[in-house]
Amino acid sequence: MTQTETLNHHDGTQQFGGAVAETSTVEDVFDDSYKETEGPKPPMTLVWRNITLMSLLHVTALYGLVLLPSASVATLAWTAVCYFISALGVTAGAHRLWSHRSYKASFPLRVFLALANSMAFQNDVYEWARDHRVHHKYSETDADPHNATRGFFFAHVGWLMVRKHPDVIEKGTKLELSDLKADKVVMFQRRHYKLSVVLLCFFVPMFVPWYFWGESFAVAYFVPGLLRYAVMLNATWLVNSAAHIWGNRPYDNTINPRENRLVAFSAIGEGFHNYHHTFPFDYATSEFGCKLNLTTAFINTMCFLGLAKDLKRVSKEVITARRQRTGDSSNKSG
Ligand code: ST9
Ligand code: ZN
Ligand code: ZN
Repeated sequence: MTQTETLNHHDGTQQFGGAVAETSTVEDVFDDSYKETEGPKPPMTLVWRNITLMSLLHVTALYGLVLLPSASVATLAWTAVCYFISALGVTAGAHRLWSHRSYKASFPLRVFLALANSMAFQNDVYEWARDHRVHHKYSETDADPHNATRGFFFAHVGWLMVRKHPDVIEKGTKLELSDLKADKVVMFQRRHYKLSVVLLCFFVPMFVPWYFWGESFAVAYFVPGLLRYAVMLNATWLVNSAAHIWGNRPYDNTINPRENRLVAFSAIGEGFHNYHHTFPFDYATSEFGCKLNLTTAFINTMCFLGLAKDLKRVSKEVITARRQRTGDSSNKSG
């Protein structure tokens, strides 16, 4: 069986929370007909604006770390809440819902996830999902926006500091994105992205502790604002860097993505990356349900409340067969 067939093949329909699972979407198919551009690579063009802003963000986040001991308990709790909400906007929103369509979400849930996604400030949902679909389809090639074969730093943050490889844009323009264009919530967020980021990523996290329990302006700005944002960005980037380099490959040892528990913990469930690249349509992104996976717990809760449905899942039989056929025999995750 070819890799394309392998990734398409799943008969793992399963009942969950009253919702019947479905099958995969086309964008998840690995394209093994793609060949990297031969000859010399195009030069990397540094984007100094991004290099400067990223450096500044990390320096100010370090200042937030210095201020951390002077934050009140309420502010620390609020920082954790902001981290969780913004992380959900990426994991449950941009990733599992909009990039992979691994479940269906009602209008109110989509509005919440789009707002949470603006709080995360990781590009708007449309751009995030477009880049992520290219990442899956052309993983570890020049057409992969954060191609991990170019090293840890490039996969982690370097890719945001240079112009994209032309193959990323060329392959990306051929992707099927009509579902995103047809989603009014996604398009509304894209139209008002800058304003929503200023309000939700920077103003609200700072304003709440300053106004409601009299936190100092500096702590309110640097801790739940900038420190939370920088930590959340790095937790996300670790999925592209660490989880493509370190860990076991129990499901498919022919691909680079790995099972990495530390990443799963910080990215609220997104570190089971060998499983995820093998079965990208599975809403839980892991064989083990809610274990180290707050995002799956959140989606289950939304399903219980009637706000999400049609959660796609792979059956145990398919997982076991796949482990035996292409896994690295580590037989465990992380
Ligand atoms: C950030 C994103 O951090 C992080 C994403 C991480 C993904 C992780 C995935 C892992 C799995 C999930 C785990 C989640 C875990 C979450 C845990 C939470 C705790 N296809 O981009 P431009 C076209 S962002 C088709 O400017 P350049 C298109 O026409 C951080 N077409 O390219 C586009 O125009 P438009 C904050 C494409 O000039 C035009 O080209 N943000 C595609 O090379 C130009 O596009 C930043 O730092 C495509 N794929 O610049 C800003 N791509 O978009 C970062 C492009 O209008 N970005 N086109 O349609 C930039 O400044 C620039 O993109 C650049 C490249 C300098 C990097
Ligand atoms: Zn990946
Ligand atoms: Zn994915």
